[in-house]
Amino acid sequence: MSFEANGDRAAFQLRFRSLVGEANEFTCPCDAAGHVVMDEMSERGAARRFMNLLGSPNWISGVALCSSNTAAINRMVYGWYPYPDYAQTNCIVLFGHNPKQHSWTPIYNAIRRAQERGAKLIVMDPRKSESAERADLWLPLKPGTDAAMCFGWLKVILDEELYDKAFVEKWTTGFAEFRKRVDEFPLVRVAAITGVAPELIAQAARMYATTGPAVIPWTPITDQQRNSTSAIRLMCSLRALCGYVDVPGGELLHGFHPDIIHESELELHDALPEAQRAKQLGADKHPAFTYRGTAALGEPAKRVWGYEWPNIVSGSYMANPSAVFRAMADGDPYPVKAFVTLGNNTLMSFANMQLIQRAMMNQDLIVAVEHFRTPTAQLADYILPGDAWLERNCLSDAFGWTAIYRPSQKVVEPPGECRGVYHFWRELAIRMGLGEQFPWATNEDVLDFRLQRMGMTFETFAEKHPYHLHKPRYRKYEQAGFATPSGRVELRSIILGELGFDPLPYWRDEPPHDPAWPLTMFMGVREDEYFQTGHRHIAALRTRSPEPRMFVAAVTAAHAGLVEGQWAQVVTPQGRVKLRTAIRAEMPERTVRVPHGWWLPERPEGDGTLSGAWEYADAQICPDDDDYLDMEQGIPHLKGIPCNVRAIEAPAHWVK
Ligand SMILES: Nc1nc2c(c(=O)[nH]1)N[C@H]1C(S)=C(S)[C@@H](COP(=O)(O)OP(=O)(O)OC[C@H]3O[C@@H](n4cnc5c(=O)[nH]c(N)nc54)[C@H](O)[C@@H]3O)O[C@H]1N2
Ligand SMILES: Nc1nc2c(c(=O)[nH]1)N[C@H]1C(S)=C(S)[C@@H](COP(=O)(O)OP(=O)(O)OC[C@H]3O[C@@H](n4cnc5c(=O)[nH]c(N)nc54)[C@H](O)[C@@H]3O)O[C@H]1N2
Ligand SMILES: [Mo]
Repeated sequence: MSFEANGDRAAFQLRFRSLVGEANEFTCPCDAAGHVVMDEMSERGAARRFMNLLGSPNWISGVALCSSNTAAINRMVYGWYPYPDYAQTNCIVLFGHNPKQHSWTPIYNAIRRAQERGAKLIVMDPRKSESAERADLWLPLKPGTDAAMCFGWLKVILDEELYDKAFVEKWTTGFAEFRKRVDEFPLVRVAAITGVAPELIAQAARMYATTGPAVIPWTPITDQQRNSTSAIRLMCSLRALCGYVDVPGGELLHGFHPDIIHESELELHDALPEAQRAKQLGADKHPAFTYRGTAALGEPAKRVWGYEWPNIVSGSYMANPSAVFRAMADGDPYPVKAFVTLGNNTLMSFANMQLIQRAMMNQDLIVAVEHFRTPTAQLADYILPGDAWLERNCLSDAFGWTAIYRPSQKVVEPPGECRGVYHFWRELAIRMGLGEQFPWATNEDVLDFRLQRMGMTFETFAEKHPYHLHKPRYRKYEQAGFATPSGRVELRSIILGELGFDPLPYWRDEPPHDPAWPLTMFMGVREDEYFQTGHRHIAALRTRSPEPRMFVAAVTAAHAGLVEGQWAQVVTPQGRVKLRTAIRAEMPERTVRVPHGWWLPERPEGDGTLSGAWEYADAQICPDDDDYLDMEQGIPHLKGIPCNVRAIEAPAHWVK
């Protein structure tokens, strides 16, 4: 085995091309430019601004599967996406989410501190995770059954009258119907779906309702399920029914920082003509986070938060990724011809990788703004070198989620021709005749503009404030109501009802069991060494985690005739990947865990595997047909996909 031994971008021999030299060659048909951003860099405003001015509604992002979809659904229930008050809470509930020392570190620290103060921890996880080990209660539910689990909790809380009646009466709508729906879930039914004993479910529900104020932090797990929308709405309902919304120790609806111009405001959603908005791909079938799905929230947002287009965690007003890939591949309902991917390893970061490659191959133009020649970048016509987070100034507000701002200062100049995100969009805008709308010459000018109400430049702000927030105000809804059409917490969603969906949360069963697929696979558990699809070129990290592994219980391995370290194939109705067998006591039986994001940067390009992506990347075994998409959002189910495993010869790459 050998691979490039350093993390230097130069080692990857990017075909550096300066944007200025190439931009004149770009063409982006107005209603047909697809564009992907997973924006870690607080400059998403520029991207959305460019797209809106250009006239394209087809912006998509990896956050469709990670928190921005949660944010969009939370807005439907109570008008903002709440943030936990870890410092004062008495009980923390983790639906899968497993913050560790090297993954989600600040939240890990916050939870540890809360536990030291005596706060309770409840963890729902099919696997005995690190968090489960430290929990007061661990509920080992079956993958993908979180929504049913929430129904079980609600059943106990309503039956035993553990909810906040005064709040429910004054501040919710649809309670009677909601309650009827919950009554369809006696604990025996919930136990049958989730595999967790009724007594344990009841114990956890009681602990949540009576040890409050409690918090249910965001989890990506329910961002990636067939019942995602219902699961998220049910978590919102739990918070509301127990009276934990916008109270100390509960979950706070931050709204905007009053003195800092938020990024949503730079996005100019108003500039996108209605006719173009109407062309947003996927909005007909899966509208939840699209312009269509969020339209009814505009007026309430203005009433409560003072601005019509809050874009919490960047993903509101976004097209449906699967629909965009289908249009790119097949020209249906209209052709998409140009694709800009920036800070997103598109090919490997959604489901149905087969479709994504077909989609990319059918483009007239692909531009990747990257650090590395990722499998996605390898398919691009142009690769532009992006700068990195230590090479730019940034103002972070948790992607528009909180009203807490933190500066992050540039510590080194970007090497060579690497340029920032704002620079990219501005230069492109200038060449497309949209320059007037990008009056700030540099990213620093944008930051200064955003801070002008505070009477500070970015530089002075960064010197004075490691973070900046105003004193939190609680129960703000008592003044202006909630930012929903009814002004209340919508247990029964007026918006989803009008979009043609069940206005109440529901449980949608798995497709009937097919004996060809005796096992269940779930995607994920982040590897400490890597971030998503990145970093596998760094030798020190690769030595610790050299190859992709699948994790199974000893009985599952024995049944498939596999031993520790043996190479195997995980096969699903969508495709197959190669992984090395790792036997783990914490894995439940008949369950297979596949890690996300494997490819082999050391592999020479041009051998037909896109540097191993076509052998090892999980996205090729995740389907995105209707059975495996959440209905309201159209995002794929990564937690509980039918599969099988079998032994294979070690792939040539690994034979020394
Ligand atoms: N199949 C499948 N799909 C998934 C998931 C899964 O588990 N399985 N997980 C989902 C989740 S939780 C998430 S968050 C998303 C993440 O999806 P992505 O956003 O695609 O995340 P990464 O794989 O980290 O890819 C980011 C790319 O950006 C580049 N990059 C990093 N920093 C910068 C920068 O400053 N500038 C530029 N120009 N480029 C930069 C990196 O080199 C990397 O190639 O994927 C989601 N999609
Ligand atoms: N080092 C490192 N840190 C990272 C990342 C990384 O790649 N590397 N990625 C970052 C990103 S973008 C994200 S989104 C987070 C993700 O980090 P987490 O939110 O912790 O998510 P995972 O590690 O994928 O899985 C967490 C737990 O969910 C359990 N689980 C699996 N399926 C289900 C299910 O259906 N229901 C329930 N209740 N539990 C289930 C798994 O067994 C696992 O223990 O980590 C972030 N931090
Ligand atoms: Mo994520």
